[in-house]
Amino acid sequence: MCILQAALNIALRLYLTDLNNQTKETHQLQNETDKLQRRLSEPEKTKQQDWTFFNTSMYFISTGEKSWSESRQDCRKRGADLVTVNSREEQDFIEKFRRDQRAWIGLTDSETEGAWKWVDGSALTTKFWEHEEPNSNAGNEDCVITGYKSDPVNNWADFPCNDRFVWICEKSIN
Ligand SMILES: [Ca+2]
Ligand SMILES: [Ca+2]
Ligand SMILES: [Ca+2]
Repeated sequence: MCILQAALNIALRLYLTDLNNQTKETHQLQNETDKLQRRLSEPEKTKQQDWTFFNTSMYFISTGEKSWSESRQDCRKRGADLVTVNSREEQDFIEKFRRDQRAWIGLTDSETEGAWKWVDGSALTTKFWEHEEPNSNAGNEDCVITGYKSDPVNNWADFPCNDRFVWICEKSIN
């Protein structure tokens, strides 16, 4: 009887120790998970802070200047693309957003001269060209900036794609 009780006691103690260790492990795992989650969400948060919401899109403006293709690459790395300006409302928003800088937009005629296309493949319908543009003035101007000259609305111009400007990315939030 005594032996049986002793054996039961030992078994029970072993079981409880095991349970205790398991609980400790669970706590440790939970702590690790919390730490990882915090580390993951921090860069996420700062990334979000770089974007400005307007209607159904979010917008990013660069601090440095790059060629049109490099600018586009940067936008794509951010899960976006160069901005497509589809309405007067969006042009007015971009006008404030660019803060007096000339900025690349996602419009090009590099495939076929004179056939302007947005980076999403759509054709150009709503246009905000500066009144003497596009003029292919340098002989080979296939990329477009907004903010050329002083008109607050009609201020797009074609420029050589290798010129360097700041750029604006757009990402749909739908
Ligand atoms: Ca757009
Ligand atoms: Ca051109
Ligand atoms: Ca031009």
